[in-house]
Amino acid sequence: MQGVLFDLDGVITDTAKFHFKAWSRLAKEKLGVTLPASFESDLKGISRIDSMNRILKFAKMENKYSADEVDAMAQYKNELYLKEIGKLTQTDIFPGIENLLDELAVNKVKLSVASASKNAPFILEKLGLREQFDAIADPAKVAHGKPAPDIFLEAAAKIDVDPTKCVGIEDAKAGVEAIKSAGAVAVGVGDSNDLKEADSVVASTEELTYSVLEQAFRK
Ligand code: B16
Ligand code: MG
Repeated sequence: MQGVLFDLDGVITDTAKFHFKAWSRLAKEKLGVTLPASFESDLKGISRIDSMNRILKFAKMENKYSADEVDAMAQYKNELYLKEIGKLTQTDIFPGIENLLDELAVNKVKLSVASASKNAPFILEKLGLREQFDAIADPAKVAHGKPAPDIFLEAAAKIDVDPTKCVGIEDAKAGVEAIKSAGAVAVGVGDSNDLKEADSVVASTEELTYSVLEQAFRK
């Protein structure tokens, strides 16, 4: 294992609750609908514009607005979201992650972020983790979102490691699929029934250690 490709939301910290809060407010204010709680997990790993389109579909308004109007709504959601994530601090890092990053650095493993979020650099800055990573893939530069492999291929390319020499860590089904299509080894965090395609699954980030990743890689 020469590189580790990290999903951000749901692996390094929990931003899904902030995404959901911002989408819910947008849906209520602009579309007059209440989003069901299931949207919090359903939108994990889904790009901003694809999330917006899913919400419009739910509201049965997919043909009501122009592309510019849809973009403006997605931008408004992002403004609401930025206010929430502006409050993140080091205490919001998931348990075990700082220790894992230290262990990987000691073992000279390169670290890259493969998040669908355009806010990933800002979030890592707020968490005090920006310097721990060798690279952050830019989702604006990739053609297809998860479950397509693009963001993981870009994350591996940015650390100059072949994807087959990398382990990817994900909490979302679409993300695990993306890691596997990229040719990397997938470690899932969460419910093993939801993440069946992963090579190995741990219940929580606390269980993520260098040796767990190395074992998954050698399997
Ligand atoms: P942004 P991940 C994803 O992050 C989130 O899970 C998803 O809910 C969000 O819509 C997407 O990032 C885009 O985020 O609006 O900040 O660009 O799980 O791939 O780290
Ligand atoms: Mg995620």
